[in-house]
Amino acid sequence: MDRIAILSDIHGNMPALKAVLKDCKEKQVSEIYCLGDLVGKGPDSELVVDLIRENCNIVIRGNWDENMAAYSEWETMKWHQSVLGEERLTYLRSLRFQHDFYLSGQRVRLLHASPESVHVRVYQNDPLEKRQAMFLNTKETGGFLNTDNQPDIVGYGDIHWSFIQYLREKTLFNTGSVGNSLERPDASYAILEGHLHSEKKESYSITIIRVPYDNELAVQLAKEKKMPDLEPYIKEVRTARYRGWKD
Ligand SMILES: [Mn+2]
Repeated sequence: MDRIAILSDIHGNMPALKAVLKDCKEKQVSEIYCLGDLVGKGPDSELVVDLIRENCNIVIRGNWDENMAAYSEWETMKWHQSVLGEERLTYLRSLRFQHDFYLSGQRVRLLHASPESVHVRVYQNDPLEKRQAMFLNTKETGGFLNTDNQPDIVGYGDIHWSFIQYLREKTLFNTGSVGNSLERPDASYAILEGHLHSEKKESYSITIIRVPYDNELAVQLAKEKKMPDLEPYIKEVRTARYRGWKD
């Protein structure tokens, strides 16, 4: 039986990433895949990129990774870009759109936001057609492993909110966010268990794991680095309430 950890949306939060990697180790996962948004928002994008490169077998591109690697006039973006440096920005440009594989006979597709684009967002409570469209093959995805098949299971990140939904014969899940959860102020990730690369139908599982981490250390690191947009970030790390929400 293989155990695959799936992490997403770290956003430069090192205490949260370290807590999740420690948990992965304790759970003896065989592979770690990352669904993108390594950078931005938090203070330590460069350290997160290095730790993800060191620990992850597969890394997918998120919207922040894509925006970060492009030219920007926004001062906040420029600050994060200078922290990252050119070599890491080149690395971010090299990241893939998706990862397809078999797990115990299930066709699994992992991507950041949706098969349309890293910028097209799908929420857990969006209309059913929109959630079902997560299983379509698009110009970006191509067919499943170069066939006309669609995936049976799609896992993604982007909304910073974890869930597992069974849509008839399809399964849609979201890992939630490691470093910038907007549901509760801990880190979350998913573990898939089953036989990796096996087309034989056998039992498998999808589990959402919640990991407490030192939120006050994350706040302190952001203050020490004098990063831009500090207050909204502190609010999100402490409360898991998005900066754009009124409460
Ligand atoms: Mn994100």
